[in-house]
Amino acid sequence: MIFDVPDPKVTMTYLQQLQNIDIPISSLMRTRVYEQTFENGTTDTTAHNATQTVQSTEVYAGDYALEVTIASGNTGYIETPQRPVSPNQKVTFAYAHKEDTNITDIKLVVVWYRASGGIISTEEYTLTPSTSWQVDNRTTTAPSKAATMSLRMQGTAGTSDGTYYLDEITIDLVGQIYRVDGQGNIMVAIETEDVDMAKDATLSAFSDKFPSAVALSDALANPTTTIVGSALLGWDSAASNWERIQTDGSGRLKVWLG
Ligand SMILES: [Ca+2]
Repeated sequence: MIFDVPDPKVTMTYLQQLQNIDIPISSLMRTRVYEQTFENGTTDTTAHNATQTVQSTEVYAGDYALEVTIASGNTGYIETPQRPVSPNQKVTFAYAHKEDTNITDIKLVVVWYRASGGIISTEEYTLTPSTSWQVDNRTTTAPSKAATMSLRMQGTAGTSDGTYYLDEITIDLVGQIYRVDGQGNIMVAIETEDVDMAKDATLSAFSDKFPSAVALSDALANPTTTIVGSALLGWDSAASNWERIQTDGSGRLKVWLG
């Protein structure tokens, strides 16, 4: 189907249908959680030991970019609003920057926040000041307990006041799309392997040690303690022990996505 004229209603219907498409489990998805182009003439960034002005003289793209001024001998930064992340979430971020010769040091700092608002940790990327527009991007992984993140574009001025410009700031979450069933359980594939069954003669030694399946399901009295089912994964000859598939206390199978 070809749409000659974008119609918001048609586009919405199309997007709603897209949600029902069966997506391969290995698909990578990028979700843009922040984009600042300054094209509406304002900014949602905050200035710390710096002054910021949206202006139209020095721009990387469009008609507007942000001018940041740092007083001589000082270090200051511009910080984006916080955006939600999950622990171990991969995040890609990028921005265009341009510095005058009085900026002696420029850093991109990723700040990880916990849900209660405190800072878990920061990651600093030292970039090279450039008197022409330069686009830098990095990809990193959110630490344990991370709930939100922000970016700080930091500059240090030398013996005179320094100015740098920012444009096209983006933050993308990168992740796999996982299919879930109707109850929200992730559908994963467990690798299996065919093995030869033991001979009856060998099993006969155990035959009177176990109740039949019927007895277990129909005739066995209800136990008085909680019994968690388990399944053998196999014999680990190196460790000389049997390995069991694990579940947590709610019966959820413990798997990893590797
Ligand atoms: Ca712009």
